[in-house]
Amino acid sequence: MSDGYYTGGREYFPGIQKIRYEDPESDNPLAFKHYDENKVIGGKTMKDHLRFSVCYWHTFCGTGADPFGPGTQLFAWDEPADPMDAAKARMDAAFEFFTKLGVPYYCFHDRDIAPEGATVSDSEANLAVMTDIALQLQKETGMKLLWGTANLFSHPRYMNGAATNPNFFVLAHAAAQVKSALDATVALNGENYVFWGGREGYASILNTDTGRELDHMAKFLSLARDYGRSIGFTGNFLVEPKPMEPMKHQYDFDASTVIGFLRHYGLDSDFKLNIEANHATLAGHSFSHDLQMSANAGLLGSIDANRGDPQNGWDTDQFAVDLYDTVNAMLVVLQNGGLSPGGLNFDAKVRRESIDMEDIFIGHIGAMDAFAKGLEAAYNLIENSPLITDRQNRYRNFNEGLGSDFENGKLDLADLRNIAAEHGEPAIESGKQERYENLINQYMTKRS
Ligand code: XUL
Ligand code: CO
Repeated sequence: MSDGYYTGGREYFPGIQKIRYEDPESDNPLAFKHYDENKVIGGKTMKDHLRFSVCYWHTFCGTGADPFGPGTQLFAWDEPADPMDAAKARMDAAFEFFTKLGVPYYCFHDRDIAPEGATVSDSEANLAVMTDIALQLQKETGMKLLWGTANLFSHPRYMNGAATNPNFFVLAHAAAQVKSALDATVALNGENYVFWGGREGYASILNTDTGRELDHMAKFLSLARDYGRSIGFTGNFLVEPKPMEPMKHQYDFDASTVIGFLRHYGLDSDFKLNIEANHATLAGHSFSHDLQMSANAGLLGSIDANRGDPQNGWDTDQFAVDLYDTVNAMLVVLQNGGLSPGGLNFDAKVRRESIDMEDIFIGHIGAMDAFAKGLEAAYNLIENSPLITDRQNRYRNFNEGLGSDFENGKLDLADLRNIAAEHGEPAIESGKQERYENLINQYMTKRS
C-alpha cells in the first residue's frame, strides 16, 4: 500500500510481516511450508491453480460469538461508534490482512462491507461509498474480487425466507439488495456472484407451499441474472448448496438437488455451483462427492474451502487442514480442468478460543499449505500413478464391441437379455479399493 492505510496509516496487524514461503522443515508458524505461489505445476503456478480467496465475514465481521456467549475476539476495527467509520476501519484492516497474507482474491456480502441503513436508499448509499473505497484499495494493492453476494438471511424480515418468503414485499426487499450487490460486484470487477439461500426452505412443511416457493426462487434468480447481464456482468452466477441450518430444510440441499433445480428451470447456462466442504458433509456426502457431481454436470463453479468436525453435526466452518480432503478435492478440480473463474474461498473461521491477532494468519496459512500439498499430490497421482488408468480399465469392455454398442444406443433391453443368455455368467473382478487408498497415502507423503 503506497502511503499508508485509508483511515490514516493505522496498522491493524503490527509485528506481522508479509507471509513468505519457507522450507517445509521450517517451524515458523507465520510462514508457508508448501504454498510457494510461483512454483509451477503442470504449466501453471500454484497461485493460478488455487486462486485463494479470504472471506470478509468470518475474518473481519465475526468475533467468536456463539449461542451461549458473546464474542471473545476484540478487534480495533470494531472500536468506532459510527457504523460507517467502523466499516472503513474494517476495510483497511481487511486489505492489510489480504496483502500481508498474499492471496489474490477476497469475497463479501453487502452487509459485511457496509452497514444496513434506515431505508433501501440509505443502504444503497452506504454500499456505494464502501464500494468506491474498495475499488481504490483494489487498485493500490492488486487485490481482486472473487465474488460478491447479498446477505438475505440476517435481517429479521427474512426470517421466513427471502426469494421464497410468503410475503411478496419481503421478496421485493431481497431484490433491492441483490440489485445493489450486483452493482457493487460489477463496479469491483467481481468474477462471480453467489446465492446462498440460508433461509430459502422451511421450518415446517405444514405451513409452506413448497411448489410455489420453488417457482418464486427460480423467477427471482432469473430476474437477477437478467439484471446482472444488463449491467455488463459476464461472470458466473453461483448457487451454494447446503441442506439445513439455519432452516430445517433448505431447498438447495446438495449439489445434485441444485443441478436438478437449475436444469428444471432452464438456469444452467448462467448458473453454476459453489461447493462448500462443510455443507456437503452436512448433507451426508463427502466434499469430493459434491465436487464430482458438479463437475460431471459441467457446473463446478467455485469452492468454499473449509471442513466440519466429525463429532459435531453442524457447520463448524473450520480451516481445512486434512490432507485427505484436499487431495481428494484437488483430484476432482484438476480433472475438471481447474476452477477458473472460480477459486478456493476460505469460508472458515478460527475457534472462539483463538484470540491472538496472529491466529487469523495461522488459520489461513495452514489451509493454504494443505491445499498446496493436496494440489501437488493430486497432480502426481493423475500424471504418474496408475490411479486414472486403473479406474478407466474397470470400464474397458464398454470401449468396444457390445459394450460400445450399448453406450451408443444401438441395443434395446431385449438385446441385452439375449447377450446375457448367450455369454453366460461373467467373471467377477476385484474393486481394489484398498489399492486406490494406498496410492493416495503413497503420493501424499512423497516429496516433490
Ligand atoms: C453459510 C455460508 C455463507 C455463504 C455466503 O453457511 O456458507 O457464508 O458462503 O452467503
Ligand atoms: Co459458504
